[in-house]
Amino acid sequence: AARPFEQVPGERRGGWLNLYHFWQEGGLHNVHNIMARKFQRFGPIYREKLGVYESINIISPRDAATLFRSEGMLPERFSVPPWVAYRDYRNKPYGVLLKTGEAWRSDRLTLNKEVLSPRVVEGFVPLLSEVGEDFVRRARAQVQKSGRERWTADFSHELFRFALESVCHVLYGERLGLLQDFVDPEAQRFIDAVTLMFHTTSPMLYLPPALLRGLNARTWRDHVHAWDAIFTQADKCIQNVYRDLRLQRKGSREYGGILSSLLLQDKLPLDDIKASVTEMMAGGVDTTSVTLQWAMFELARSPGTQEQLRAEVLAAKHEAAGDRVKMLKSTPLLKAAIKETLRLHPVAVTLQRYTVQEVVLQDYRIPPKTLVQVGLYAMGRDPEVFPKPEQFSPERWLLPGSKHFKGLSFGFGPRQCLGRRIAELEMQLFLMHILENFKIETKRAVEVGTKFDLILLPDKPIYLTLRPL
Ligand code: HEM
Ligand code: 2DC
Repeated sequence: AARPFEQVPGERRGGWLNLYHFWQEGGLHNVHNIMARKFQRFGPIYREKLGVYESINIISPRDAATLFRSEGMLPERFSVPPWVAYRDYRNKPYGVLLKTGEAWRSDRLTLNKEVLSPRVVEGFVPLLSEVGEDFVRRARAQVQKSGRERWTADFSHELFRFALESVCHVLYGERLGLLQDFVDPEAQRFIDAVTLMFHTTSPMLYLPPALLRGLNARTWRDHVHAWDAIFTQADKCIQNVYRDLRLQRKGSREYGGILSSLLLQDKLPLDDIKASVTEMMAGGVDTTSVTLQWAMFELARSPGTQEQLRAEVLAAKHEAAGDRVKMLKSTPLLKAAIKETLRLHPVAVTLQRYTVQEVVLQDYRIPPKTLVQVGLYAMGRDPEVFPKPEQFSPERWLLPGSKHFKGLSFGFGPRQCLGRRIAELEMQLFLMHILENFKIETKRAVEVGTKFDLILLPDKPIYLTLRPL
């Protein structure tokens, strides 16, 4: 028989003492490294208590498979306390990100049809490709301006704008014009608000929502302001689309974006649509832009791989006569390169689920209602799971039988990332356009580490050079 829960290895200290040590050791921005070290110390399963939250942590794909296969119809992840606290404080409805139970499921099923289903997803391709083309145009103009036949910069701000422009195009069917020299200050404020919202979440991550709301600390106030700015700006965009639809300004035959489809369908109450669309708008900025920054960095450091990808893209372009939907069907290495980027640089440090029944992980019996975390960052760098983990090698994803519960960057199952298909297409099309037009270069010597700011980010600016082919 399997071993009892109480025997799972880990520190036996109290939760508050643990949280104190965690703070002291600079754990705030270092969650990913601390986890990786704990797996080394305790083995492939350990328990941990931070503040009031106790969790079991696992690293192996087999255990992840066991966890996700038993998650049931209404999977729940760790509900980020300050996000819940903000909505309760301002009396805002939850979107799919924070909803649970049947309420989550019915919203999610309606949203899936408009955001994830293969039927609509193909329609996103021209919208996202157009934004990619505009990025190339802007980059060419910057090359001209430099007078040096190249553009060298920290691209993070450019990519934030690219990412916001991209999600908004599919959500609202409209362009914001963020890839021009003049950037709407309101859009820039939205971008800054999302970054601030993530940044102020991490120090409050392990405190219970009730405690947070009573707190008048600086971090909580900044957090509230950040969410206020996010909701205000999203509301403006949503109102515009709503008004245009009522005035029938849009031709009823052309695709008007995700929001207008949801409004026309009339299956969800307006407040629920607004809540989830706001979450998608906010969720669509830092996630894809940071991943693209890492992807370009890795490709710059592996010129051979970059050449292989370029050859694949150019061949696909030739064969498909420029049809982007067709091209996406014959660029497996490009897709693998994005998977590989997310292996080394996942957005989410862990995936989490509350167990609904007893499961056996590493021969320990884990009771129902336990928070179990899959250490995604640690798994991506574990040599047992990925041989030579430090090597960026997209081909590893093309080996048969190599993927079993390893490509988990967007989560798994019915609760996986709602924006997954948007994110994947946006990133694939962006890299396609860049590879068709530029060589990506960087100073080879520069090492860039990772910092936890709720999502994982580069710990210093990444300077890249785009050189026209
Ligand atoms: C949830 C990753 C981009 C919206 C998640 C989760 C992960 C994730 C790991 C949790 C999944 C789970 O628990 O199984 C990523 C990555 C992205 C990305 C790696 C890009 C590189 C986006 C974009 C959007 C978005 C572009 C919006 C269009 C959401 C939402 C949820 C979610 C709304 C919550 C879904 C639910 O609870 O039903 N994402 N994401 N994400 N993501 Fe993303
Ligand atoms: C953060 O311990 C660390 O995709 C915590 O687009 C566990 C945890 C729970 C939920 C995760 C979060 C971590 C990282 C950021 C994620 C989030 C679920 C969705 C969110 C992964 C790993 C993200 C970035 C969404 C955000 C949408 C939001 C801006 C409205």
